[in-house]
Amino acid sequence: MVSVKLQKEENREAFLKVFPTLAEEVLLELRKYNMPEDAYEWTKKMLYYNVPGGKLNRGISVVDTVRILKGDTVTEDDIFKATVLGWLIEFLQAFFLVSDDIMDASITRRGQPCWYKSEGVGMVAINDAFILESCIYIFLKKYFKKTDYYIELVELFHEVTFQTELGQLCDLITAPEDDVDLSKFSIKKHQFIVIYKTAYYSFYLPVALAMHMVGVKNEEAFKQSHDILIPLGEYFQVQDDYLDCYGAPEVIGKIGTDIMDNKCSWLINQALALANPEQRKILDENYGQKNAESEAKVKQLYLDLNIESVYKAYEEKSFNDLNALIEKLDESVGVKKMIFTEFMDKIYKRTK
Ligand code: GPP
Ligand code: MG
Ligand code: MG
Ligand code: MG
Repeated sequence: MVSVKLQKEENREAFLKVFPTLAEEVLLELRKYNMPEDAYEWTKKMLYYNVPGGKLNRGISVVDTVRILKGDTVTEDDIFKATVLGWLIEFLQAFFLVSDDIMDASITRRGQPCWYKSEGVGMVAINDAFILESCIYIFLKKYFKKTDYYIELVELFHEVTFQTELGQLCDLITAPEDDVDLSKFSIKKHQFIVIYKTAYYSFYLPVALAMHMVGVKNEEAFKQSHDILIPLGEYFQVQDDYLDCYGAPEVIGKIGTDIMDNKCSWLINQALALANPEQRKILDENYGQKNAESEAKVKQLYLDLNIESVYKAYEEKSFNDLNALIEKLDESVGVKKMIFTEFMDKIYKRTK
């Protein structure tokens, strides 16, 4: 057990070590364009502030998946390429989070002020988000142009970005600031939102990138992976919704905003299903209101309705259902069960 843990720590260190090289390459591009010194320094600070400080689960999963798929034949070059692809997901994630925090009016992220909230940044953060996205294509060109799967990588990043933006669109228009209407929410709508805004880029993307890298061509392998990774991502975002209300800010690194933001969260959908007419009235009057008293009333109602225990039951059921899905997988198409059990290990009962 101890050695597996140490190995994981070592792999994480190795992954982290590559970031300064990538940041340096972006900065070289700026030199190439003769960018003024203040813009150079701004970009350097922005990259270090937003890209490397997360859990890195998505990025490291690309490396883990390549290791599992290649087994003993894995080379140093494979690990390096997988590490670069992993960091590209982290750049994509940074692009999403910098923008999402503006849209959600969030306050903190990863234990520090959101980038747009940090001193002197403000709406420049929108352009910074675009720069973070552009970095993906700079690196793809630099490291993968000569490979026979270059176009697959480019198309995959474009497609998954679009899917995430569609999910974000539904997330936002289901939560208008000035028109709280809880009858617009449903568990079906929630499912659509979370699959598109989270599951594709966080779960399908790392595995699909690794599969392209190791030369998997069988469509069935991509389909079977998709059919496990999407429900896995759905479960992950339900956890995110839960932690928004019940996670400790010092552990999750962010202050929850879902109740004040009128979000179609998993928790409110469970509460709506259980509320009697009186309780429903309390929700109608207090959900989506931008004040702490209203938020506290909604949280009290979640307590009265025992939403935490509904969540615990959901967590158990999801764990069993997902394991059953993994068990049914046909490895002969070119995937390995271990890819998915690794993901489960990383997220089951997570507190951050
Ligand atoms: C997570 O939603 C979803 C994203 C970060 C995708 C954003 C997509 C864009 C196209 C900008 P969330 O708001 O629940 O995340 P968090 O709780 O971390 O703020
Ligand atoms: Mg958010
Ligand atoms: Mg959001
Ligand atoms: Mg959230």
